[in-house]
Amino acid sequence: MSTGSISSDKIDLLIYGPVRPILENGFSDHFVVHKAETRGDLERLTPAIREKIRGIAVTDHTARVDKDSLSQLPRLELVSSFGVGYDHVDAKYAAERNIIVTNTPDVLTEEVADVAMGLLICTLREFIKADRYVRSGLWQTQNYPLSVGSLRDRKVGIVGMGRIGQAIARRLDASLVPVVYHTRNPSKDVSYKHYPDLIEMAKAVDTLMVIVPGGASTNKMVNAEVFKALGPRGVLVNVARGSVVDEAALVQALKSGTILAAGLDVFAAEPNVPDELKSMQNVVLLPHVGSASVVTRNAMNQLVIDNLKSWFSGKAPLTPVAETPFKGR
Ligand code: NAP
Ligand code: 8YV
Repeated sequence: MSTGSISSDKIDLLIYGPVRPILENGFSDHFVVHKAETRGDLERLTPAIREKIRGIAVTDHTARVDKDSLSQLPRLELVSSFGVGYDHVDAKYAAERNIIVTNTPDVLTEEVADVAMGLLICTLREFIKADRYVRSGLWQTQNYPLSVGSLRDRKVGIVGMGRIGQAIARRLDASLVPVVYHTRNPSKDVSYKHYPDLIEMAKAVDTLMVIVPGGASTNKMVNAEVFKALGPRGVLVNVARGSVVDEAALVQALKSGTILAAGLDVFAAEPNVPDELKSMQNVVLLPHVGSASVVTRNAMNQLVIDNLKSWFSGKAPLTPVAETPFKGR
């Protein structure tokens, strides 16, 4: 591996974003690997190196791959992004330049659905508070109070019924919880009731589980109006992106009792979480760990590597995103 040298016959790759050793060690001698953890590092690469780079491995959704950064790499052919969500990559601009963007779908679907389901039950049945109760010794004095929330009397509206939404729905089916969903288009893969209107669905359920992509079309789609429609028994679980929920409106809805509780894996300005949320007893807060197990992260890292290797050995990319479909070489 090199972080500075230029090679004429090998393929020059850039690993962009926070360090991921598995990615850095995943390429053979056929590649020359350059690294840029931050935007500043990218800008500090010499023009001669930037000229050579043909592929990027993006290590995290916090690394913004926007038009400005892509414009610095004139020979770029493929952006291989870690994670199924790619709202941090300007795929539209990439398409204009015939750059393929790939992500890591499927290999994390069941893991993220497990976390969503766990977060829902943890929020309803107050596992975190109950754990603290045991550790503090309070159980010696009296039993833990009954939880107001329960999975038993819930009806769940899933916002997003793609790969992960369907995996969440299967878990809810197994738990005998009724499911409906909201997307822009009804899914051919499921027979649950479809609501084209999110507010109408929020009125019909008491629990929302959010698993849509981030980006302009979903920005703050879960807002004050949605919380009002969900009502005082309402529970929100967000494992999608922080941008999908109007966080200020959520804080207000939790404070005022407009809704009952929330379980959140993602936030608007990660890793910053509003102090008001941290001080609330009726929320469960996770540090964006939906896919964060060793086994699943290994599979995601491998898919990032395999997309680059496949492309640079003359084959098709394995998992191109919708905006940059593979149309032959
Ligand atoms: P997917 O298979 O592409 O499914 C996306 C679903 O969202 C589809 O049902 C789509 O249906 C719906 N959707 C898209 N835009 C919408 C809009 N504007 N309004 C309503 N529905 C919309 O994606 P996936 O694999 O399930 O992943 C979903 C997202 O989960 C990712 O993009 C990522 O942001 C997030 N995620 C988070 C974690 C974590 O660690 N917390 C881990 C993995 C993924 P229509 O196109 O018909 O609307
Ligand atoms: C990752 C995710 O934690 O796949 C996604 O969209 O949000 C998570 O699996 C994240 O992408 C890491 O950057």
